[in-house]
Order: sequence, then C-alpha cells, then structure tokens
Amino acid sequence: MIIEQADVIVTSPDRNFVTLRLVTDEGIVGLGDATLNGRELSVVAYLQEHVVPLLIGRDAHRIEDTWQFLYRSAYWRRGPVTMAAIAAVDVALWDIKAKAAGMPLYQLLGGASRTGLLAYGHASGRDLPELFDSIRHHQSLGFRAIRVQTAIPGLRAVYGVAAQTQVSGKRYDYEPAQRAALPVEEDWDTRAYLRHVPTVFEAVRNEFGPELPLLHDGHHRMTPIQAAKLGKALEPYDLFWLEDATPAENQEALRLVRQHTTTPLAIGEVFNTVWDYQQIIREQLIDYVRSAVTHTGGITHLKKILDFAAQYQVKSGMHGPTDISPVGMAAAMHLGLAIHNFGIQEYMRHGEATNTVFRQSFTFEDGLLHPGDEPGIGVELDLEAAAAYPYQTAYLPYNRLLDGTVHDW
Ligand code: GCO
Ligand code: MG
Repeated sequence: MIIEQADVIVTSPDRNFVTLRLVTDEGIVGLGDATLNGRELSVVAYLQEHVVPLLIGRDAHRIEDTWQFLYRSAYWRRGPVTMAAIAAVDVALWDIKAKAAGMPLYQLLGGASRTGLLAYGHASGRDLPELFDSIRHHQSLGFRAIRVQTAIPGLRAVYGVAAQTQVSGKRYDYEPAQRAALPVEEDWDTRAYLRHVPTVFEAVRNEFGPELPLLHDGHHRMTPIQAAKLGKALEPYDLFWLEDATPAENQEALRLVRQHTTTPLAIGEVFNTVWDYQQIIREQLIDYVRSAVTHTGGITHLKKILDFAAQYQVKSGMHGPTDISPVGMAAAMHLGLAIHNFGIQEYMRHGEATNTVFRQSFTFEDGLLHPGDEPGIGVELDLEAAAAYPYQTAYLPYNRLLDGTVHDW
C-alpha cells in the first residue's frame, strides 16, 4: 500500500492544531498530530519542506523502517520540532495500518490490558472557595483524580490557574497559550509558592477526604533542594504525583529530590526521546513518564520508552492538555489501553469548536477514558470545518522573578 498524498492541515478552532493527513493508493486516510504549542509553524515547515517529499511513494505498512529513516537519515537527531514531525508520520501510519486491518489501533499494540484509562482533570482556583468549586465541578464531570493548582498570595497571575470568573458562569479551565502577538508575562516567587502550596493541600484533604487522588504540577520552577523541601512538605497529603519539580534538562537533579522525599515524581512533557529519560528511569528517580505521543516520535518511540520504564516499575502518565489535539489524545488512549504499565492519563477536554473539526470516537465514563472500537485511531478530520478556523498567533506565557529576572516556568 503506497502513500500517495500527504497534506499538513493547520486549524485553530479553540486553539492552533497541526495535523498530518496521509492518503494511500487504496484510499485509506491516516491522521497524525504535529502540534507544538506556541511554535506550531516550525513543525509545519519541517513537514512540508523536508518530510512530505520523502513520504510520497513509500510503502505505508513499513512503520518501523519509515521511523528509522526519518530519524537517522536527517543526520540532525532529536529535538521537539523533529520529533513532533516524526510522531505525526508515525501515528498516521499506525492509523492507516489499523484501518487496513479493520481493527482499533490498540488491538495491533497487543490488545486491551484494562477496561479503561483512569484520567485526571485540572482543578484550579484563585482562593480556596474557588478551588473547592472547581474540584467539585470536575468530580461532577466524572473525574476520579484531580490536579490541583492555585494562585499564590502576592503574585498577579500564576500559570495553570483559570484567570477570571466569567459573568455567565464560572470558568474552571485555563488555556495554555494566549492568542496574542507577544507572550503574556507572569510573576514568580518560589519562596512564597513553597510557603503556600502545602497549606492548600492540607485544606483540600480536610475538605475532600483521604481517598481522592490529587496531583500537582511544579512547572520546572524549583531548584533540587526546593523541590525536595516541597515533596517532603506534601507527604502528609499523599499526592499521586508531584510533576516537573525541577527543570527537565538536568536528569541528575532528581537524585537529590528523590533522596529526600517519598512523594511520587512525574516528569517529561518537554522530553522528546528515550535519551532524556535514560538515567532517571535506570536509577528509578521517577515514578511516571509524562511524554505525549505527539512530542516523542509517536507510538513507535514512546512504546519503546514505556517498555524500558516497565522494567523499573515506572508507569505512564501521558501529557494530555488542550494543546495535544484530539488525534494525539486518541493515539495516547490506544497506547495506554494496550501497555501493561499504564499509570494515569491527563485529560483537559477540548472545546466545542475543536470537537466539530475533529470527529472522535472515544468515551469518558465513570472517570475512565476509552478510545472506542472504530478501525484505526477513531478520529476523522472535517476539512471544511477546519478551513473555517485559520491559524492565529498564540504564545505560552513566561515568568519573571520579582526583580525582573527571567525564570523557568
Ligand atoms: C500540563 C502542562 C501544560 C503545558 C502545556 C505546554 O501538565 O498539562 O504543564 O499546561 O504547560 O501543555 O504546551
Ligand atoms: Mg505539566
């Protein structure tokens, strides 16, 4: 089966998405997500200029060979742009293969290892009443595990906290990137954060009891010793995980954090190959792999990372914010359903406009996601609907410390 056509589709229903659409000589269509939040057009160019010409005429069934060809023949390996582009090709080819087989993709990955995927939602609040409301709202949507983010007294705006309450009703979700010509600037003070966060988790545990799994994202802002301190301070509140405690580049930093706390650690949403994980998995410095299929070379490469992780009792915790498109989310669900070492799936929920552009077959019931049983990954892209939402410039925000220094975020 030959790849005859390859198009890169950019659409911005609620936010920007980049989708690779492959068509074979048998008329089978495969979709892959190539969305790199705030840097979308770099992947569009990489795909259009350098990858699409290589795909036309290739055998659509040779997924591993195509992966190795795109990774090795470029000479320039790794990096978020390259690995998002390769991921899109990889997922589109898995979609095609599963459609050709007449099976949902998870069947080709070994079949279901569970009935559904435990998902966590994002609760946030500027104060405790708003946060409690947001947690209850997520519970009413069916979530059985909740990420908790909070504003910090003295800081104007903190990432991951819904910024305003709308007049027509409460707003419980934040959008990672803002549609604007320049990135929004936020302020940051780690000492204020370290003082405040444990008090919030104490209040949440008192209100919601010991059973509800709670997660927290530190967004790469702490030094190892600060992260160790936070992990220790949060131990009484029994977190499911503390995410991105330190900047991700330095794998050794996690040794110090690990030596000081039993709070489980998750990391990796900005990683893109197994090399970013090698040391921290082998030394068992983390508990959860946060990579998305979309940013880690697709199903082919992320499955290898997760199989490696399984040898060390490290589980999956795949990235699932709104900037992973419905195509990327579907791929994650098929992979998560099939692997043995599934941990939890992040699920931020897309907006209505996005759901009209991408027709999806997944279900979310009783807190569990399931990718559905349509052949392939179970997502169709409505080209006409997509065309109605052209690209819009959008950036992630960034941080400055109170003295004006640019900080990690
Ligand atoms: C998460 C995140 C996101 C990312 C965003 C970047 O854990 O879901 O940290 O909010 O910041 O997806 O593109
Ligand atoms: Mg995160």
